[in-house]
Amino acid sequence: MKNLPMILSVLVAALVIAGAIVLSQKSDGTEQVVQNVFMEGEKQIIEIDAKGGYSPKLTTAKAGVPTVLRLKTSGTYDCSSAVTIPSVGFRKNLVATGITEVEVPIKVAQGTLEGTCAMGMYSFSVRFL
Ligand SMILES: [Cu+2]
Repeated sequence: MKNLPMILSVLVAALVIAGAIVLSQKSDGTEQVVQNVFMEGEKQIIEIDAKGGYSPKLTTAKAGVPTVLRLKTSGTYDCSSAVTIPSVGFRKNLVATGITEVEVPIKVAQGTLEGTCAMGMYSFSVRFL
């Protein structure tokens, strides 16, 4: 039984490592909840990343609040930089890197707002509740 302390310490180390893995997975999980809606003064800001598609694809926001869609690009050279949002009459090629703001009037900030790339293969939607 000379090896018992060593075996115990190996076991303890294994438990600590397993615990760390479980904890790190948990924190990764919470990071996936994207906080992309917030107030800036009187306006509701919704941030959408455009690069190889749109992220997040589905956003839930408050209805009846003057809203600004903040489309963010970062080295975006794919077709998600060509955005169409029919309900606000928006159709534009975003700068490759930067921010493009789209005003969403109160009247439009209800129901579901849809945006797509010019060819319609990528899309995002905002549900106003
Ligand atoms: Cu496209």
